[in-house]
Amino acid sequence: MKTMTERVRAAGLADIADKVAGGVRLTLEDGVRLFDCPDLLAVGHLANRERERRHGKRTYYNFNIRLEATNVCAASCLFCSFARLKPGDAGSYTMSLEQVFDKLRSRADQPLTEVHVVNGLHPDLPFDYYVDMLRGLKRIRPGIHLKCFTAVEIAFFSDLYKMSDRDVLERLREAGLDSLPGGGAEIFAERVRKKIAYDKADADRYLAIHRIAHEMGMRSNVTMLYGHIETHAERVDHMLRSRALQDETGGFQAFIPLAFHPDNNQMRKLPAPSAADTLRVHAVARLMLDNIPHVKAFWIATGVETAQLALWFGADDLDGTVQEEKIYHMAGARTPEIMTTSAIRRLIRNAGREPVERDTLYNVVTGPEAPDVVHTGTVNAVSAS
Ligand code: V47
Repeated sequence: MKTMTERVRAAGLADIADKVAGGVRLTLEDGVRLFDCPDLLAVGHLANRERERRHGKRTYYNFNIRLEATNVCAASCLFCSFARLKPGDAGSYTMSLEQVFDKLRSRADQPLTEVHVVNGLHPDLPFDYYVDMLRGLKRIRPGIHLKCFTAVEIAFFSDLYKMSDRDVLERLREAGLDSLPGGGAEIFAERVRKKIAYDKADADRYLAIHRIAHEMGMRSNVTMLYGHIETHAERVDHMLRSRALQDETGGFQAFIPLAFHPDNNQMRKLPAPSAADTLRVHAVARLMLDNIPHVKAFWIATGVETAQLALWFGADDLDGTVQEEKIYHMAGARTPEIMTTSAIRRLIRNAGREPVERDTLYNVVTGPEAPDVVHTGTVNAVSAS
């Protein structure tokens, strides 16, 4: 039987293995070879070595809620099943601020550390809706971390309310914004973006807004929507553009591959990416992104079992309890919407890893030594195998 080193050599990856071991950066061509290599386990082995060198067995998760205050959206992204073009269109909704606040108030007994807000690009709401949302959420839970509004939303606010991107970010930060989520990145390559997300902020604007946020001292994440019409080279290009900004600022905390879900959107004829592809994307991300500390397997998007496997293919983070999620569930996700902290800890242990509850900035809240029966608040238990 071959050792893993022999297997990596037989897969034609010995030079890439040497580069990674020697701290030499991988190139676009290396990344494409990792995607094209038939031996998934050889690629996974290299990524796992890197994952364990950085994080050992530790696997992070957080106690958060997702809020999607409106699905009214002026953009027409082909992959989106969540958005409705106009207020009043069938299935559209916009919460009042009191409804938003009730989502947090109703979880007063949960030791949440993060609220993650993602919205559609609503053409008619005043800027104060967002400012007052942040203020109100902080008033209800002063210690909570507000990770809100993708760079695409920030760009939309700047254009709609006639402010610079920096002014928008400053006004929102004054109101309580702590960091930016990574949504809206899709695929940076112009060929793809022009087809699937042609009428929202382009790659340069997305990256420029993250650059400003980082310069202001805020942290953020970067995502990649994969498994639709992008090529392997375009995936690697996306990773390299993320890596280049990280060289400048150091502000990205996590890279988050997002598996395309085809139900109820204009790309519904495409198949969903396979679990093997999902494992490979996480693995290649871990190897290419030598300067981004965490690779997150978003369990809602990958499915719980594939997320467990991804913890052996480069991922060290699983996102959080989430609790209410519409973007993936409207696009056909069969994962639960809620995970209790004890269910997350159990699924991490059952995957052979050590659960560590973190806050948004990766400070440890509950280490692996804690018992897995931790606070579950009012969240109904979801079993995790
Ligand atoms: O920007 C939309 C994606 C994103 C579909 O920063 C779809 O911690 C697949 O960005 N199939 C929103 N994906 C979610 C997001 C996110 C998730 C978890 C953690 C973080 C973080 C950010 O969802 C969108 C878009 O790229 N998306 N529709 C779909 N049909």
